[in-house]
Amino acid sequence: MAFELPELGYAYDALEPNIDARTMEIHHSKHHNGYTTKLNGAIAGTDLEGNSIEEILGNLDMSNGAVRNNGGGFYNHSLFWSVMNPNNTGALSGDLKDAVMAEFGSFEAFKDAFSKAAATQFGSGWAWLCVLPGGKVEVCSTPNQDNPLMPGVTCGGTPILGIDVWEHAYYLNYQNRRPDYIEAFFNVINWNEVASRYAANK
Ligand code: MN3
Repeated sequence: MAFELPELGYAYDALEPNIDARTMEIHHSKHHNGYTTKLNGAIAGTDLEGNSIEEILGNLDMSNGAVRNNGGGFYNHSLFWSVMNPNNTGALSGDLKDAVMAEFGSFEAFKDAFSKAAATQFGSGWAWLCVLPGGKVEVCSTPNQDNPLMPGVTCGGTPILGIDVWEHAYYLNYQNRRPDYIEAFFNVINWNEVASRYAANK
């Protein structure tokens, strides 16, 4: 069963003015679609075919560039769309809020750490909030389409929130102003989704 490009669950223009419709359309229908197609091509006829994306990435041979880049791209964007939502984004609450407070002391301190990780990731990549077994959370970043599920990546655990800081994610609207894009991302985080990912993976 080949991987399929997931639906966004909202319209391309739904995140405006924080993320513009043209960027969303190109990002989803071209970039994410490309990763999905190339991932399917890379695993077709190999013993990876039929495995879940989590199994593929968790046991990845990091020298397999096609699966690393396209499998990472497939997974990362699928998570990214799901943790954004224009409506009912909720607020940090419950067990996830407790874990964030235990690690960072305040929401603002968490936001600063996450934003700094996103702003200082050199070149293309992602910043993450991850949950470790037992429920502790951490912030980290990875280059290119790597993610914390992959072996030997400096951050561990399961990503529950991620921001794409490749220029294709923001350049049309924000040009070189990556920090402004990061600030805008905080307006559209779907905290209900992040909380359910926390609960499912702690
Ligand atoms: Mn992208």
